[in-house]
Amino acid sequence: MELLIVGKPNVGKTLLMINFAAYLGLRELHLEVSEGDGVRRSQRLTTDRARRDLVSLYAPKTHRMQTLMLDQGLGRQRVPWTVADTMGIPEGIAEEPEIRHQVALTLERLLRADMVLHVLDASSVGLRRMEAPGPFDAALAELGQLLKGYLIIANKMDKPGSHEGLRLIKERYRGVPVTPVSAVTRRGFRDMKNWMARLMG
Ligand SMILES: Nc1nc2c(ncn2[C@@H]2O[C@H](COP(=O)(O)OP(=O)(O)O)[C@@H](O)[C@H]2O)c(=O)[nH]1
Ligand SMILES: [Mg+2]
Repeated sequence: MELLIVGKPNVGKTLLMINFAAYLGLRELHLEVSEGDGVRRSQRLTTDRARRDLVSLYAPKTHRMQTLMLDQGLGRQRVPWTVADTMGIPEGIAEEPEIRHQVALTLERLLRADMVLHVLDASSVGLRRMEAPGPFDAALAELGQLLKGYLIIANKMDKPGSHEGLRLIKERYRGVPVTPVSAVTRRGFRDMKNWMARLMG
């Protein structure tokens, strides 16, 4: 089973992956990092180290896909599964061919994933910021309707303005399931886990 985490840069995808892994009880993360040209590097690091090295305070840090390998599934079947943290996709078509290539790879993988979390920054709705939900998110939500397991995560619910943001997100993406989460306080993690366990059967 594969879970894919998608969304714009800086919405909190990487922190969500790391803190959710910690919530599941993992102390060490086993990550497979795609280096381009199909080369994959295997990396083991503690959750503390991962937070320090992979979560970006300023500019988005994730340019490559990093996949977390998990031995035990959440459903009754307990099959191994993976969580892929993807490159943030910015609004508009990128000039750099490498970024366009990464975007294409992400969308292609999205169509094959068993579960997709589309992360939005609920605290930046309506603001002129890179991470504010925009046309790209609307397009992604439309695509998401074609998938079996698709959930919008309204992240950063610990921040000011996020409650109004959540209301606007629910209004804007009517008919799409939305779960409010804070990757920092772990609010909503239980709902996320239950959603995954249901899909894993
Ligand atoms: N307050 C708050 N900050 C968050 C939350 N999730 C992520 N962040 C911060 O948002 C920034 C971008 O996070 P990151 O995981 O690198 O985003 P990514 O580019 O989507 O992978 C970092 O400074 C995080 O600490 C959250 O739920 N609440
Ligand atoms: Mg990231």
